[in-house]
Parts: sequence; C-alpha cells; structure tokens
Amino acid sequence: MEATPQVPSPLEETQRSGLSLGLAVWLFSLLGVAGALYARWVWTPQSVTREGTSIQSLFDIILGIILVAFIVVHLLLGYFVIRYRARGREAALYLPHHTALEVTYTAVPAAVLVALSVAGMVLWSRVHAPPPPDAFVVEVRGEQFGWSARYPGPDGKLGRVDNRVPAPFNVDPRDPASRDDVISPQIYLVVNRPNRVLLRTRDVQHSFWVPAFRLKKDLLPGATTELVFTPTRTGEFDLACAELCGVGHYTMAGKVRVVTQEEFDRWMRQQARRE
Ligand SMILES: [Cu+2]
Repeated sequence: MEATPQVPSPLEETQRSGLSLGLAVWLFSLLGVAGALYARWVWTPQSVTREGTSIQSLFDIILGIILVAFIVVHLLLGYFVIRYRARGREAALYLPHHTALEVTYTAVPAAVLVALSVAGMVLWSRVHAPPPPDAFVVEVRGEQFGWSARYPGPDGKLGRVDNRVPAPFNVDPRDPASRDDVISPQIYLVVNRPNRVLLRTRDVQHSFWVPAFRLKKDLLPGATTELVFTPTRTGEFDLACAELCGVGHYTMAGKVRVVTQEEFDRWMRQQARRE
C-alpha cells in the first residue's frame, strides 16, 4: 500500500486521533482532580465539631488514597499507551497467569478497603453513641419554610409533645414540664459540651444540615430524630434544609449560633423574664 507523502496512512491517522482523544481525556481527568481539591479545600467550611473533624479526617484519608491511586494509574496508562502504541513492529507479551501479581493486586486493595470500612464503622458508632445525661438539650423544629427551637426551662426538661395538640410545637400544656419551655426562632448551641439536638417537623420531611458541623439528619413527620455532637468553636453557622420540601425549599436557610455557656444562660434569663 503506497501512499503519497502528503496523505497520512490509516495507521498514522488512527494514532493522531487517538493521541488527541487521549489528551482530552487526560485534561478532563486533571479538571476532575482540581475540582475535587477545590471543593474540599476552598468551598468546604472548616469543621467546628469534634465529630465533624473526625469525619473530615477519614474523608481526607480516603480522598488522599483515591487521589494517589488515580494519578499513578493514569500515569501508567498514559505511559503504556504511548510506549506500546501500534508501530507494526512489536508483538504483545501474553501473560496468562502470574500468582504473585494476582495475589498482590487482590490483597492490597482488599486490605485498604477493610481498614477504611473498620475505621468508618468505629467512627459511625462513636457519632451515634447514646447521648451523655448532662448533654445540652434543644429541640429544633422545621416547617415549610423555616426553623425554630424549643429549650427546656429551669427544670431542664422539655414538655411532652402530643400531635393532637395544635401547632406550632404540639406541646402538651397539661405536662408541668412544658410550662417553662422557651420557644424561639433563634437556634443556640453551647460550645465544648455535648449537644443533643432533637429534630421534629410540623409538616413534611425536612433535613437539618449544617455544613460546618459535617452532620445532617432528616426530620420525619410523626417522629423525633436526633443528633449528638460537641461544637468546638463559637460563631454563627449556616443551616440549610437538605430535603426538597416544597416550592419554598430554597428559602429554608437559617443560622445556628454556637455560644459559651455563660452567654446562653444570660440569653435564657432574658427569655424567661420576657414570658
Ligand atoms: Cu425543608
């Protein structure tokens, strides 16, 4: 098959389009890596809970392992594609069986995955451990489309909830513990002690999500769900509803204020006086 010097042979043409396709895929992969790093280190707010920081560390380890594996595999892939491209000279080496190689590439990923699963299970059980009896308790209620909170008064007990009692909070007025409860649109949490956030919804399913806490929990109609965690920094943090709950879902943003115990006590005294 004789071709004029100007016209590339079919093999050259295949090689050229293969190279540009390979480059495009490679660039796309690079963009993916850059996107993952950007999302992790630029977008994501710093973790401000003890549990969130542990979750973030495990996530970073997983991201690191994936990143190294991804880069090594793609460098090797690129090298092999270029080094062993069809040049019409070399025959491929056929390796039907290699015990050491097969054992290695099965055992290493298996060990890594088992270690990550165990670390994940240990962390999960820690985050979902029963709350300590001295935890700060607050009830957060979601509704279409906003948030509010209920705090136990000086008795330290939230009044009973009965769904037959009219909204907003369905708090049973016959329960003596309900009389000193404080209801407020402000959500306060206390720094450096376990916080137990009880979650209820007035209507449909919502989801309590504070990105800086690295924690998220659904609010289920007719049930009380809860999150237990220890904030490590004071400040104001974004709260969002992470469950598409209706036309105004996007407006269901709020703030969670993490304050010191003294600051909370002062605020609580003001609320009690107002009532
Ligand atoms: Cu919602």
